[in-house]
Amino acid sequence: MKYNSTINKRCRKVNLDLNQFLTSNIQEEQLTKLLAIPNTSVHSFVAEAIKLCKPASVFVCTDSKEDIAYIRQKALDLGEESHLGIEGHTIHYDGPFDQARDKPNTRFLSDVDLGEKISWTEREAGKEEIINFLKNSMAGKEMIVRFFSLGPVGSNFSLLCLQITDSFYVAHSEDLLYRTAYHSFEKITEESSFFRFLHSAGEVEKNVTKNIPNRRIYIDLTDEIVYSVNNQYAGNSVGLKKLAFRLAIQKALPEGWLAEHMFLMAIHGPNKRKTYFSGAFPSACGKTSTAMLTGQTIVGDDLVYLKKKDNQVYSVNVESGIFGIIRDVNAEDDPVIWDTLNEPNEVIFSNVLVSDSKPYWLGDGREPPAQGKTFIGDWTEDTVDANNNPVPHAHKNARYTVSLYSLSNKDPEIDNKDGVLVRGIFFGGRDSDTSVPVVESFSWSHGVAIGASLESETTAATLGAEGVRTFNPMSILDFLSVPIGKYLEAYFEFENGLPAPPKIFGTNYFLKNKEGKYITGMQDKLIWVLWSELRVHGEVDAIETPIGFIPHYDDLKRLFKEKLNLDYTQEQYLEQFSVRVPQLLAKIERIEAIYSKEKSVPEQFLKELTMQKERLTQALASYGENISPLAF
Ligand code: SPV
Ligand code: MN
Repeated sequence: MKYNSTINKRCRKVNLDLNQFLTSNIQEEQLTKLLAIPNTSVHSFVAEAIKLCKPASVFVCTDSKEDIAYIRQKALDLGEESHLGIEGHTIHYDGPFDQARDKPNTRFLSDVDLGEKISWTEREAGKEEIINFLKNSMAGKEMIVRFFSLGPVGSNFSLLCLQITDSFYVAHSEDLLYRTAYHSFEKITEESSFFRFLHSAGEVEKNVTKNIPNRRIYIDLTDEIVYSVNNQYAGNSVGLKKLAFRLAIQKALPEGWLAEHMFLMAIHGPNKRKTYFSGAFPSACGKTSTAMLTGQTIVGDDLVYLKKKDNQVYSVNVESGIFGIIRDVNAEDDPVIWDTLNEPNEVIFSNVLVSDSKPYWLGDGREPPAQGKTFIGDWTEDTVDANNNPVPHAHKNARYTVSLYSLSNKDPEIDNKDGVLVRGIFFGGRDSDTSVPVVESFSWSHGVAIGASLESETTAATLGAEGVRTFNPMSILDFLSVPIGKYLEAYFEFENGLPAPPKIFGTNYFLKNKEGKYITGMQDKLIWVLWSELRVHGEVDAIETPIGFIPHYDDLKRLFKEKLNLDYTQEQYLEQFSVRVPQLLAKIERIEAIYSKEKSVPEQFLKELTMQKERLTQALASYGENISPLAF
């Protein structure tokens, strides 16, 4: 009794100190908004952030029209964004050296060993380092406090998030990309849990972050807090995107659900049938463009949660907008997104060329003007870099940020709190010489093995060399916050209790011939997904091969004619769908070598690899190295 009353007294004292601190550091109007949230952890996280980052003022966003408008306006007033010609369009620049996710400086703070392939650092030491970089980082700036929901507001799938940042661009982007949830926070209790994010662009000069060498993004897995400093590129700065995703993966594991780097879409089959598929592709490998395929409808393009209910799999989009790669978006290949980017709507363009208030990007199908402003500053067609190479007019990883609600192809179920029923899952990488364009796995377990063996040639979405074949299981490696073995085990176990689990397909849009030319067209992915939809419903037969079920030529020929008005030849089919045994065997060897360095790799996975190898070795003996699908 006595003991309890001492604790209570101490708590009251702490609360008193906290309230006093907040009262003397936050203007009354903002403080009232903050204190309307009945949770001391919210208040103390804000207080700690103020103590550390020393902002000049604090703004608390309630999601009211005025508060949202304030954020949008401040981004413009401060020059973090500028108006473009079309109403609602703005441009933001991240600075020349902050154009992609910084993998080397993104680390987990963990007390447990996360294995070979995951970048992590000892927790206390890492925390000390980043806290140091955050000290006084908001001097002279305003601190913004925002509240969001990952997933539809009030859904069983959803997770609450508290974001603190000094970037109005970040706060504005999150408005387009996530569901706002100040009112959900008003209803939480002292016991509620939520993810916390603290971001600062750090010291800036002309709105460009100065201390790029001190850029750090650290994810504290114990406290579920992410610290991010000295950066602006959304993949590094926007807490709710890949940073929250890392925390969600860890949370999902013991709870028996999956947090995935996947799109979510409805594929439209015969007789107006809609079948939902999700799909994992490494960054810049066709994920958004698949979700945006003509005639189909999109639920999301990047992050999903998958849960089991009534012996089936349901999924929601974690986000409500798209932070998409703008390169190669043109009127012909991406009509829906093209229209969105050319109509009055809220759009933030980043790192593209602006001339005469118009944005231009690589592969937009237009002749770029001779000069303008771009990610390096002022640009002319003669601009060269330090090595005398011409500087392109826009960055390869330049992006657009839009809300899904402004797309004409949005699926009506976007905000369904129960999620949508998932019947199929794609795993696809950028692979120029090994895998066929589409293959259906023999089983869930075989499909998981396909996902776990995913490799992809690197792209501009992360800093570093491009075109290097890299291991990227489920396209999630950059974000994985649990050891790979544990993650895969959860994937295999996910099948339990599912009489008919989603069918898993492997795809590859990037096959090339010996001359290095792509042997499939940009639009062909439409055919691969429509075929997969038919397979889910058992409406087309398939050829059983050592690597899984592949399409019959006649089915593809018919789909190509009906959907794309193309005459698909048998020659194309044979080139695309031949089983390349030596390459496939070499791949298994690479994958086995990688996993041999990991602890607790599920037996089931190793068994799948062995069986795959045996099937290929047998086929090699019977049919040779490059096997025509007609041989099976
Ligand atoms: C990706 O690179 O996978 C993206 C963009 O979706 S980022 O926000 O950089 O993660
Ligand atoms: Mn992504």
